[in-house]
Amino acid sequence: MAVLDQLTSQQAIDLENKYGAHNYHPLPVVLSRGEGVYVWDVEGKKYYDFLSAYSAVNQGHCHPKIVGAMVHQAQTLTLTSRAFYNDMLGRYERFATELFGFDKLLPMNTGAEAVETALKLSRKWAYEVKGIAENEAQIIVCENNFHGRTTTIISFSNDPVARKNFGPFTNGFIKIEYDNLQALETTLTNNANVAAFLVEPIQGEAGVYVPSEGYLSAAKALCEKHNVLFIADEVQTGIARTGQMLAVNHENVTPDILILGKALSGGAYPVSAVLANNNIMDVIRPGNHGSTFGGNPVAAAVAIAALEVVQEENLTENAERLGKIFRAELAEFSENNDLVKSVRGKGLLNAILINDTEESTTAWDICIKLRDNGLLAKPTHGNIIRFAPPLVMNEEELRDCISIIKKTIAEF
Ligand code: IF1
Repeated sequence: MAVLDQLTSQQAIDLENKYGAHNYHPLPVVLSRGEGVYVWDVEGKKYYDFLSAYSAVNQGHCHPKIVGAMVHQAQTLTLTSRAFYNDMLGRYERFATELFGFDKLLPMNTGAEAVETALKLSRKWAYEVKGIAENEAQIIVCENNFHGRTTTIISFSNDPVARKNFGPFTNGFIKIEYDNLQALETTLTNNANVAAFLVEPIQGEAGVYVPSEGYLSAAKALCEKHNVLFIADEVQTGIARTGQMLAVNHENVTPDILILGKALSGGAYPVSAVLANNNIMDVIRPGNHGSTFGGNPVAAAVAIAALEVVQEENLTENAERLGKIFRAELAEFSENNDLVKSVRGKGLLNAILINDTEESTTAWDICIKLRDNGLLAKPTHGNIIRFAPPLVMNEEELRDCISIIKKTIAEF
């Protein structure tokens, strides 16, 4: 078989099984093309994408403006490293800092790298500005967090599958219950060495867990009172996904450090970023941090285009409006269906809880049937199905999807 021969789905799956590390358990569908809210498998079957690459493809697959910017820049200049300046990075930094309301941006590539950057930044700030004794800084994180896969990040995960046999781990993290202000206040009061509080505005991996109204703004106020940096990980919730440009905007919170990734590039290219004001970002000096690819001209051009698409196509408003329809329809459906316990989420980041155990295969089986019926979604934690379509969906398409979901679940 020649390397680029046309494959059947089964051949593609067999190749990955034989030659690829088994670090994933994908739904059996092999995609070869995408456009807007649709993807096609290698046999030509068309699907609605209800995962959006975990909220990276908010602007829709292969958005012509984003792809156009990428192709143009790829033909012009791809990489200089940060040893030299390039003529795109500054333009992107100005555009993004003005849009999100921060003084400065530090460019990286993946979400995990940006989280690492925020952790390093907050520790250095704690030693050099707050005045914590060297190596004593603590960072508060939440139980059931998901912030990525690096050794330091899994050090404060409590997912045994993500952690087991990857130790020894990084010290300096205190874990508290999510959505628990009392726990945050107690920890802040009892510990003078806290540099930062790292939090997801909605816990994605935990199963789209939306905290109580007012949690984020009250947590931010507590951090301010104790001179502790509030770090928002908006890698998954940011860029219009929840019906606001950032999920913290729902509570008018401005984080001290903002982490972005995924849809910052519309899923076209790995682009992540950390934003902060000068009083924090200025502790980073030449040699302290960096990356060969971070801030490359293709990433800069792609990110500008991806953010412009969000603005030009009013994706925040669309996510807010369609999300309300989606939750209302599925909430009504769940009242008359024993299999769907509840629906929750914000904007177009939603999940349904399947009335079965985490060990059951029901949610997986539903996702297989959804696939057969032309809609792709993935279960999380065994009994939760996440629904996160591209934000460029229109109401007619959404209603079509809702009827596919209802029809599929009703068959069980
Ligand atoms: C995988 C979940 C989503 C993230 C937040 C940082 C990162 C992520 C809040 C790291 C990444 C991913 C990665 C993906 C599955 C996924 C995920 F199911 F785990 F929770 F999106 F829903 N902060 N989330 O959600 O970003 O380094 O991956 O670019 O396959 O591990 P990354």
